[in-house]
Amino acid sequence: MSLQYRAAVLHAAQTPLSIETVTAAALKPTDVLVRIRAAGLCHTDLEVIEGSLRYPMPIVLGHEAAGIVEQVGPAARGVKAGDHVVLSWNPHCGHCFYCDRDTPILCEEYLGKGPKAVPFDGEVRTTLADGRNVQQLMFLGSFGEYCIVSDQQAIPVPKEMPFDRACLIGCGVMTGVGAALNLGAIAHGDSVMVIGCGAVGLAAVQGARLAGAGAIIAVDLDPAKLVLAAKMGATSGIDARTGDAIAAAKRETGGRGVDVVIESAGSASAFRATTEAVRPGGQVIWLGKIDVNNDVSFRWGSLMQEKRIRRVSYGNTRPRRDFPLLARAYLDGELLLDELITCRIALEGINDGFAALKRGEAIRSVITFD
Ligand code: CXF
Ligand code: ZN
Repeated sequence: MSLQYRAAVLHAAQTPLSIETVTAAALKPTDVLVRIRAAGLCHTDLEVIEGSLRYPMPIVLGHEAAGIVEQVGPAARGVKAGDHVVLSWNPHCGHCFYCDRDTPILCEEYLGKGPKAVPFDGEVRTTLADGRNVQQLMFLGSFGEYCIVSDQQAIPVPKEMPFDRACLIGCGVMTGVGAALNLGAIAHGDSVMVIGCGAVGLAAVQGARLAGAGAIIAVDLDPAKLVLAAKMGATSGIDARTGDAIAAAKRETGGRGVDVVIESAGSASAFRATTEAVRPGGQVIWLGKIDVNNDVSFRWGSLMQEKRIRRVSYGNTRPRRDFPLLARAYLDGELLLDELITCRIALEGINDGFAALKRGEAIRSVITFD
């Protein structure tokens, strides 16, 4: 008898998710069946719901999750039944042009099949009650009680790690902390500006603190987020509605500009501010997204003077190395995650959760499954 479970299904952009019974196929050799215990609502899911990011439908969204391994296929490696895992959304083939060049996030299989929601082996794992295939967002689809993933995507973390906080490591926290620690070569005492203090930005603030940054200037339109940023390590905050982030970057650095600017706001004006606020030779790291068909203009002079501008989407992560490290940092009190959770909701509350995210009211709403 095949496994059936409840999941939130999106049938068309700009319609509510509906909670339905989904049937899972038998596990393939390297598959892992995970019982989801917590899943975060991320902006990327919202982009799919709103239609600015297009995926085939019907689809189960959700790509920031933690759970317990229920069963593994006979050839699954690195994970076993009973493990507590955080899920990664970047499976990769390991032998294409980009994997060979140490950039699994650009893996040809991953980028070729992910946006089409086609599994690496082409075999869809889940069906709806009427027998139609239902896709999994980025080889995951964690807004459900279970999820079949590849062994590469299920990363064991210590069992003391609470699931609702563990799940955040799977996307937002990894993206922000990784930008600071894996990509931004932040030296002790460096000045760092973080523009946009949602989950990713607050994680970037923490990454900067963990890297030993001196001044950490947080910028946001919402004073409540600046208060949180201060808790996470920001040494000053700029309310972008009334303050001038570029002037602050100059003021704190004797007029030079900061060593590193991390952008996590996802707006044209934030992108523009990054290259103005950084010092000559400094680093700019873009994490935010806007519609891919939009233009962003820059003052040409702001791009000069040996500035290093990088775009990164998953914090240059190596999940098997980084997820357990971040879990350990949480357990040791060095990485704050409790404060990122605005509310815990049931699967049935998912549409309200996304409405709150859209209104900018939530850092993270987390679905918990009991
Ligand atoms: C995404 C990118 C596209 C699929 C899932 C994850 N990144 C961050 O939210
Ligand atoms: Zn995400």
